[in-house]
Amino acid sequence: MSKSVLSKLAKAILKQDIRIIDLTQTLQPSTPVIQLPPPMSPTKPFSSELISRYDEKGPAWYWNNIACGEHTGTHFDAPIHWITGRDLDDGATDTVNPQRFVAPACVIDVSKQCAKDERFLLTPKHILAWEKKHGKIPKGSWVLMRSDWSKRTDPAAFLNMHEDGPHVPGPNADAVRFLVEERDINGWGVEAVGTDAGQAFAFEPPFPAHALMHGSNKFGLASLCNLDQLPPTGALLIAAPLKIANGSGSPLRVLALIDDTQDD
Ligand code: 23J
Ligand code: MN
Repeated sequence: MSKSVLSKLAKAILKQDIRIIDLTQTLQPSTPVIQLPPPMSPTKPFSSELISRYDEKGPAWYWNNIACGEHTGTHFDAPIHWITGRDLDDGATDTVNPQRFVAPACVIDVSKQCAKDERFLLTPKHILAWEKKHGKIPKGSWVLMRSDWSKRTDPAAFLNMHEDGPHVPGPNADAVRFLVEERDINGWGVEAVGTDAGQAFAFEPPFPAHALMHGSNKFGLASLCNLDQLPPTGALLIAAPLKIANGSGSPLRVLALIDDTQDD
């Protein structure tokens, strides 16, 4: 009897032929959070408060109380996060189909363009050029934009706020529309603080990576890192948000499985 795919996978993971890449930023009080202009309400940064540490408040145990907004650090955007996804009955962190938490990833490397232009916009032209080299983006894939933005360890440089709003790369509306309508992807992931470009408030529609993705029941991943360690195709992502009742998103651990013994 031939071994099941899963038993082969388990063996390959134990042998470290399959490597696990952590695409998650460390969650800490200095973790940058999205800045919105007044009168919009701000999100809370991450905070941690000691309960006890092997002391009189808890002689044999260490633990903390933590607090943060749902969209803090490396996090998942659920479809109900945006008004366009509000009526989906499987669009909250607790109602999403868990089958969709495991999916292949296509990584589009635009790090060179982003180094030259902080407001670089990914367009369908870039996606089609990527597909010419690496093949058509399979339905149900994560599409990740490698910008190397996660290498900006200074929070001010990461947020890159200017008079006219953040100077941060992202997709234009046509790119998002293409990924939703022509490729039917699982979701869109980026290294920046949010899935939309810094100037996306002025796009048509505003915030297309939110409005169009979530309106079509697609997910978002923000503040990813280590995308430079992923192949253009062939990585398998595990991205499961906390099961918050009616949650709009949550911080999460994002893991990529890669096969070092194969090209894809
Ligand atoms: C709220 C309002 C606007 C945006 C966002 C949140 C995010 O980027 C987010 O974290 O989902 S653009
Ligand atoms: Mn978010």
